[in-house]
Amino acid sequence: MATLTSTAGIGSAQPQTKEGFHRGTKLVCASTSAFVAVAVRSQRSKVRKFAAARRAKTFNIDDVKDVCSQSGITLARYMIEMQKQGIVDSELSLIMNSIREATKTIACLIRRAPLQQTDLLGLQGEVNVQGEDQKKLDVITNNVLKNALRYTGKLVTMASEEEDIPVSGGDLDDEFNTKVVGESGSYVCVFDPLDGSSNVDAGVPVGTIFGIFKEDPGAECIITWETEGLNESELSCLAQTLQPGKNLVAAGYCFYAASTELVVTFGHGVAGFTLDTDVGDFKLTRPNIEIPKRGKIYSVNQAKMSEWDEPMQHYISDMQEGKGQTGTAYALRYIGSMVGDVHRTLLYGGVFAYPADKKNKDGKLRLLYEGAPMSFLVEQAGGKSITGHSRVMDIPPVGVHQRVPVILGSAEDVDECYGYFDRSKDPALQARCENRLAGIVS
Ligand code: AHM
Ligand code: MG
Repeated sequence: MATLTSTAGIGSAQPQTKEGFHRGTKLVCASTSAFVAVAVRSQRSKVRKFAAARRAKTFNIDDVKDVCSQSGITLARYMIEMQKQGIVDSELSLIMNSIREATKTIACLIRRAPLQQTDLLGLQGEVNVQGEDQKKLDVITNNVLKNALRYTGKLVTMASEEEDIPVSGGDLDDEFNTKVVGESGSYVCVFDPLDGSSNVDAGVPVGTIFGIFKEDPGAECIITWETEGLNESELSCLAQTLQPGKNLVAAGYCFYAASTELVVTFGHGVAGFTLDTDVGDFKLTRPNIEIPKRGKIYSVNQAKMSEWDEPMQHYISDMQEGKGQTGTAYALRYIGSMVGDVHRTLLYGGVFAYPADKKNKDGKLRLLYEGAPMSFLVEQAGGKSITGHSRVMDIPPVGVHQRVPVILGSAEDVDECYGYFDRSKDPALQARCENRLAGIVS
């Protein structure tokens, strides 16, 4: 059986560079075919070696002394304990506080939306940079999160699904014209404020996804688009933002469903919190989420099956018919909100996928603020996340809104799926995976 193995750990990014390229803004823009060839060769040996990052010591609930039987462990208390254990610093704690408050506001807005339809439901009338119609709630929730984060003063930049380019200091002056981003910050936050928003008017669960990187002053990255018309400071923000998933120091999502669930990792396992609406605080309800090694569910938009790459078609059809390694026919569950589908996959096991198809060679999901943070969570819970041939966390983004195929879930299920790609000798498919790893987007 083909399995995925990796020596790559968190913070071990090796950005691609080329001598002689413009470094004034810490950027390495564009690429020549010679460079591409070298980059592809140097990545070739790594392509087959990927998988769950080593999991560091998990947060131990027994280390938390003096738990109040009435209040339990709130997210704020959890962050204090994480700080005491040296897992996070005070800046990251502050950023998490802001995310916590923003998600509580977003949960409230979503609950109220059917009662305030004119203000909160329907289209905003704008199209975002990816050509998608923005919902009113896309815009509102983006502002909620952006404003919550800006006043931490701990971010150098942030990037959102709803912003064309990373938000730089100039955009984030407060009412006294003080720059609130870029002054003393050393973190970078990427987020999708309302993932699955096409579902929101019908009351179908949606979510917020976020990832946090540490600023890398020596950051160099390949940028193949989005540079036109950007000034020096914006280019610098872009360079900071384009870090591979394996550089993430924290990631999480908030799932707005029957209950509001905040699931987070700081690279030491995965913890789940539930919003206690009576007191308005998140309480630790799942101290150490571990994804089952195997599941019995596949979660994918099967309507697109005839458009997928052949290995994916064969894999899903075998799962459906019980012709896979377990001999069991899997059930299909698909909400169409990634946060919900990944949340269920984390708890029940199985596989969630948004694969490439004939029209969309990189699938639909965005690498930076959807694919990478979710992959970090899944790997930290003991699962795996691949594009087909390669590990999602290894891909160096070349654009903020770059898309990536994602197949994630239980380790043995993802290994099994990887086997189909591994046995496929389709050179075009393999080249696509290798190009992504080398920072070349088709
Ligand atoms: P969005 O970020 O524009 O909301 O799109 C992402 C969502 C994911 O939550 C979900 O997995 C996917 O789109 C569903 O797409 P489809 O309707 O093509 O199945
Ligand atoms: Mg989204």
